[in-house]
Amino acid sequence: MKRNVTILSDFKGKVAGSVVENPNIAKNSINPSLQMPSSAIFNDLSSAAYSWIGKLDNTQFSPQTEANKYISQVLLSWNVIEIVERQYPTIFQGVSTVAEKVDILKGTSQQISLNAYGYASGAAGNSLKLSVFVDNNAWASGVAENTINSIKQLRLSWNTKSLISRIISDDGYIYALTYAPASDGTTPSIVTIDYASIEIVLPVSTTIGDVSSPCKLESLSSDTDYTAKVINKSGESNESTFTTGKKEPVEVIVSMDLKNKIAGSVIENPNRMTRTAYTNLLSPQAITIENDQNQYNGIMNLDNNLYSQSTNVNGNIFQVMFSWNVVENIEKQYPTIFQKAATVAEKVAKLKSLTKSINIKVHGFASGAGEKPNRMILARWGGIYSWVTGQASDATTVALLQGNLTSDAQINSSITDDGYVYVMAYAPASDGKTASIINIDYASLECTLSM
Ligand SMILES: [Ca+2]
Ligand SMILES: [Ca+2]
Repeated sequence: MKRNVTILSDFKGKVAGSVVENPNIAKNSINPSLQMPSSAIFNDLSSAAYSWIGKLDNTQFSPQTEANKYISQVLLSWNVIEIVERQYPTIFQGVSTVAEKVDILKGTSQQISLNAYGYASGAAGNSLKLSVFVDNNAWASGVAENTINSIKQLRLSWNTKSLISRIISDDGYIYALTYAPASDGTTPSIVTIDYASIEIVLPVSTTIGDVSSPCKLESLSSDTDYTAKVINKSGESNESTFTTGKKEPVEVIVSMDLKNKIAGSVIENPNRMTRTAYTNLLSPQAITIENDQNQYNGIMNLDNNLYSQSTNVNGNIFQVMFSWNVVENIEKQYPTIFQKAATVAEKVAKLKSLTKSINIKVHGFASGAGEKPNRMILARWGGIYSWVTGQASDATTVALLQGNLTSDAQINSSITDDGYVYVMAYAPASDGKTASIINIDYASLECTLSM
């Protein structure tokens, strides 16, 4: 019985100089011409640099050169045989040589995609290019390119046997090159890579032995194509393909707020509210002053009992942040939902796949100096690691500000790697005389899940 699986590989866990933890290799060089994968000019990355490109987290590897006409280039060597064999060893059952394994990959892969997240610049401006090595002898002329000066996903994808055959090299690797425009001796050539990965889609077979007729299988995934054939003493049947049924999804809403919160404890309620006053909006990690019990009491209910705080330091913005521990709130309500997820990363991936919308709600008002003295603004942590501002209000009494996030891009960028959604509300800055004041009556978050 066969079904298609997607195998993802990247540089997570890579130790420089070793192919035990992770079989892929990345190298960099500076040279006036694009180097072939076998070039001795390339140097293997350090373990630190591997950790920078092993995760999409805004830490990057940025090799550069100021030498005239030189190009900063990073080679990504994907050991596709090892990647597939470590997850699905039966795919190569009965064969032992690299050439035979390469033939199996060329014959069975349904789709192969390369991803690189980054940007680059040189004398000719902003341009990060991603190219693949074809026919064992050249970098393909068709490239993916990012011409903006910030991180963007580059993706190359192939889904026909003839194209896939050209990108898998005889040694069982797929090679990709990312590179910047050349330096002119003044403007450096810089490549910045935040993360890189490869995806391989291919069919995986399972043999189910010693069964009586009829054979009933309970463990099949829903909405998946399978092919099956029967093998018995009199021979093999033809393959037949079927699609398993779709499960009707049920939508549920998980709401969270700060009711029953005990200051300093995350047992009764795993969510938190913290604050700071500063000249710009700080990142979640930097907003650390937590409410005391009296302040928490003010925001537990929509009851006109307010949390109010202010600063009159010139230029400072009073900002409060709600840390919604979405993974834990959902797990409390549906204890088996993350049953198959062992790590936080796996729970976050599952959560992203289940979430249909995230509705952020903050009831309050604010004041300060400047042209809009009563403007309170709502923001969420997202995009690529920055606050994304949403609804604003100029009310002078408690008003509801909300943002309903419904697109995959909004949802995926709002749920952070630690399983939280971070929400901020902030006041106009103080000018040293008029204070920057924030008043919150109640805050909550609703996640709509499809399960
Ligand atoms: Ca990174
Ligand atoms: Ca209240």
